[in-house]
Amino acid sequence: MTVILEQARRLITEIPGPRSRELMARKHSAVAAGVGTTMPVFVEAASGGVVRDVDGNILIDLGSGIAVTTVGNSAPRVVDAVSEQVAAFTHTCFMVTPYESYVAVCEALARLTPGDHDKRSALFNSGAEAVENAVKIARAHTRRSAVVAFDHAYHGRTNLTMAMTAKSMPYKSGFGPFASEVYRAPMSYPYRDGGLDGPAAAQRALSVIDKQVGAANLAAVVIEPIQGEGGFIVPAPGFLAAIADWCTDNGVVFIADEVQSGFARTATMFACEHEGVVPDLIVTAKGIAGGLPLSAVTGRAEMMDAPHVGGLGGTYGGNPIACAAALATIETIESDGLIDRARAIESVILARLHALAATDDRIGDIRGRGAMIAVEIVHSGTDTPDPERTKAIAMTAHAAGVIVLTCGTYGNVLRLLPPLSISDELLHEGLDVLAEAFAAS
Ligand code: PLZ
Repeated sequence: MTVILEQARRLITEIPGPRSRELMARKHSAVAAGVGTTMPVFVEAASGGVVRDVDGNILIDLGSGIAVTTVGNSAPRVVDAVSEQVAAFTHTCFMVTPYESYVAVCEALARLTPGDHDKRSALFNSGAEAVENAVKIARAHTRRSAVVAFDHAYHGRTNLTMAMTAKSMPYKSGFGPFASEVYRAPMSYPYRDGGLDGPAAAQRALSVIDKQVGAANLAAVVIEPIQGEGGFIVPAPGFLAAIADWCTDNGVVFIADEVQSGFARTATMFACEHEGVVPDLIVTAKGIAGGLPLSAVTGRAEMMDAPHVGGLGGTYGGNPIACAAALATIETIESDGLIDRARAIESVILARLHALAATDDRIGDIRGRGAMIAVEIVHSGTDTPDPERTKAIAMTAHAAGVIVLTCGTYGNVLRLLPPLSISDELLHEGLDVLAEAFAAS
């Protein structure tokens, strides 16, 4: 039975409340310390634009569990599809005895991803696992080994994806040695690279790639069209296209990691559409299945079919419950006009943040697209990052019942990722609380 939640912020205890504090104490003695939490608040139910904690507090959700519950938590179609599937069968392993929903998800991915070429997909569990498989596919296709990732990139926490992720703390420090043949190129970061335009920033990156790797050795260039954990960095116009064109000219596989930016999040189905870029391979996860663990690699048939039979897979990849959730999620995005909703959310958030910036000279930059918008916080009159104030603002918002996340190489970016099911009223209230947190910090 679906829990009906009042769509309003309501604080009945301090945050965290006594039940959450009790559970946090149990967490400390049972859960490995390395698994941190943004807020010390335990959840009981969530839907629409709110999360209810175990003390009965109702919080406004501006995080979507890191860009996952784009269609909302326990979205009705997802709940129905999952319930029906879980009652029919929970698992057979697609590699043992297959089922239709896996194929249907791959068909939907072929239809929804950019480009009208012949496509194939393979399904996995997490974003990192899909990124790893995209690299395997690119290597099998090109018979080359090197991979290029960018400054500020985040691709996951597994061994290969740790090597591809840029930031040492907390993702890599102490966890090496890392996979070899991963190289790093400079990103286009308009706020911090002196206004370098897209084509010039691409030339800078391509020169590093050419001199330090060499196209003849390079299997793939992997890039987030809008970087997520790295700080919601939107590259200058033309940057992505120039890199993609160079890849095509040099037989290098261009891989878009749309794990965070995909599935209507940026007011297009995929973020690379904003730049008219058609990736060879596109990696998706998070928003694809309304909260169930599913990820995918989709791409040109001749590339996707390069690995030998049995070379790709995994016990749970494309689990039937996750596939049922994905089909219901896609139906929800399309039937409920969620791409338009993301665009409307963008205008609400941008207007509010620009109003805030007019009276706060410590807002260095406001950027992002759709329901993926961030604020970069700096010291007055400079572009020096201010991670302390960023953290203070987030914590003030948390205490007032609003879930917001931070990110960025310098830890000075507040990011907003509301579910597209949030009402305007709740969104405005969340932004009111955020404005108060800015004023108080
Ligand atoms: N690629 C672009 O954003 C996951 C990480 C949270 P998984 N980002 C959230 C954390 O601290 O672990 C992400 C991403 C991009 C890949 C991934 C990895 O996806 O599903 O977490 O493996």
